[in-house]
Amino acid sequence: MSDDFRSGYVAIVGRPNVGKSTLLNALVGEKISIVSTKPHTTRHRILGILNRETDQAVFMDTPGLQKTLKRNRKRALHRLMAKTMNQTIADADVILMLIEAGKLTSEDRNLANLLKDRANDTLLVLNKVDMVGPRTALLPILESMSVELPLSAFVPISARKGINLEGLIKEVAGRLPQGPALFPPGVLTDRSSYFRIAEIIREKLFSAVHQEVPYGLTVEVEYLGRNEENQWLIHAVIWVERVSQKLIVIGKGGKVLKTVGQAARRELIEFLNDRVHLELWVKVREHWSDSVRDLQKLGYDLP
Ligand SMILES: Nc1nc2c(ncn2[C@@H]2O[C@H](COP(=O)(O)OP(=O)(O)OP(=O)(O)O)[C@@H](O)[C@H]2O)c(=O)[nH]1
Ligand SMILES: [Mg+2]
Repeated sequence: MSDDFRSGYVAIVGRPNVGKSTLLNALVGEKISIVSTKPHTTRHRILGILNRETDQAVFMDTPGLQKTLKRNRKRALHRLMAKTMNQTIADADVILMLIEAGKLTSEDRNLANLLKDRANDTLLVLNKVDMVGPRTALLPILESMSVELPLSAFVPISARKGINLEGLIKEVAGRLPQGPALFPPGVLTDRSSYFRIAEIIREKLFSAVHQEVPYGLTVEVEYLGRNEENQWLIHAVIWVERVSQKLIVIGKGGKVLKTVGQAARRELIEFLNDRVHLELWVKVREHWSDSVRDLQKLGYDLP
């Protein structure tokens, strides 16, 4: 490793649904963080590491925060998500503030304001340019944003379509401090298989249930091992807060849970690269999302 090797932490922040987790996965080239069309999907800081010959960037996905979700504001889980984002910003050498190209909201402005002290380290990343139309349509958007948000650079990308990710990586690499690699090569994330399996199941639940139900559930993998047929055997509990939520997650005749199980199993086979036997249970634990003790038990890392 040469003396001018660079390495550092890169926070990915932005309001819910702008595509932070999609970007983390696209940068690392593997699905590490779950993605959904619903806001507030990500609940943890999740590292994704990009190793290159000249540098190592440790990207940190964060929960997007939405002020308007009043019902969530006081819950322990929500406070934890806010703390996670703030701590991640504090720990970062470089910050990627994601917005949707062409759609600047008051939440974006609030976050840009919060990052004012870190303006030199912050890149404004305009994601979803594939939705904007011809590239020339971006110019007026870029112009108005450079007045509104005087951050260190503007990078238009599409995380989903893989547009200009090389350009973004170049901008990031140039801002990393000199230093040796922070993680051994070959390591892609700090997250365990238990965590990633639980998240894959939670992602399938996020697309299967609606309204407040996805926000009242969490997944805990209780067992991961081999069965007598030498398949992976996974026991996972879907914790909900109310009996009514349990009924929705199970569905009429078990239909919803079956769909979730099938979709999760398909992806787990790919992830674990072998046959999988998945068993899911739905259990009620009242107010788990508002109890620091429950959060800790259920795998949420408290600062
Ligand atoms: N068209 C388009 N859609 C995108 C792009 N990037 C992400 N999306 C979609 O935007 C939605 C939200 O993506 P996520 O990656 O889950 O967003 P997030 O910012 O991590 O959301 P939270 O975790 O809830 O804060 C998903 O439906 C993605 O497929 C993009 O470049 N173009
Ligand atoms: Mg996310």
